[in-house]
Amino acid sequence: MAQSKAPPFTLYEYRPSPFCVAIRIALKEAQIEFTPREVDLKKPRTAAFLKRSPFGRLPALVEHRPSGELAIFESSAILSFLSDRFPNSSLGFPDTPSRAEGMSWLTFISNGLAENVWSLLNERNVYQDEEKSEVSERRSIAELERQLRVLDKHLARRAFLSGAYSIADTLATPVLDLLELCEIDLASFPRVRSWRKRLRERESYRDAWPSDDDIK
Ligand SMILES: N[C@@H](CCC(=O)N[C@@H](CS)C(=O)NCC(=O)O)C(=O)O
Repeated sequence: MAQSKAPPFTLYEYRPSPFCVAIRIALKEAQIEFTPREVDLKKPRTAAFLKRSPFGRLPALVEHRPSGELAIFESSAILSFLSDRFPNSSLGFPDTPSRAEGMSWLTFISNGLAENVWSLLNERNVYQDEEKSEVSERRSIAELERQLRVLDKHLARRAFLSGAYSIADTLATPVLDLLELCEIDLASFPRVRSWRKRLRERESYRDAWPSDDDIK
């Protein structure tokens, strides 16, 4: 009987993490088979895992190559790798200028929007009273409004961040979902709201987040 081959990729993940959601969306966009490996955040990371993700964070993607393992950590680096590796999928860029534009937006989503939304979410939903800081929450909201204003203007002439769908939109998808958890109303940013709708309508978004039953 023919032996079924293991998929060439392993995704180390913590399923409820928005950064892991983004990588699962990307893998679905490019129809890439992978083996999921859930990492228990409550347990110390193993030496083997730290070799793949030196800071012990999720996601980490491993490609099993004939020459050995290639491990990539940080969601934006994983997305950039997948875009290069699967140039003919919706993740690939057609030319250098599109790549440059897409990478600019990906970097902004990763270092700007995601960082800011993450700190607001911590202030509102995660921190205990004694850890909360009104100043930091106000700063995050002011910065978020500035970011959303710029995005709304930018999206006036584009369906996606760099024209066609790209890895910048992939990372933005779960980050925009976090805005809902932070109770940020997008009524004043109608183009951002329609962009989020377009992202949610993609086939790759279906089942992107784990259900409550999946979370142990
Ligand atoms: N900048 C990183 C953030 C990854 C991240 O913060 N992952 C969280 C899960 S949401 C994690 O691994 N936390 C455990 C830890 O920091 O030890 C990325 O984009 O991949």
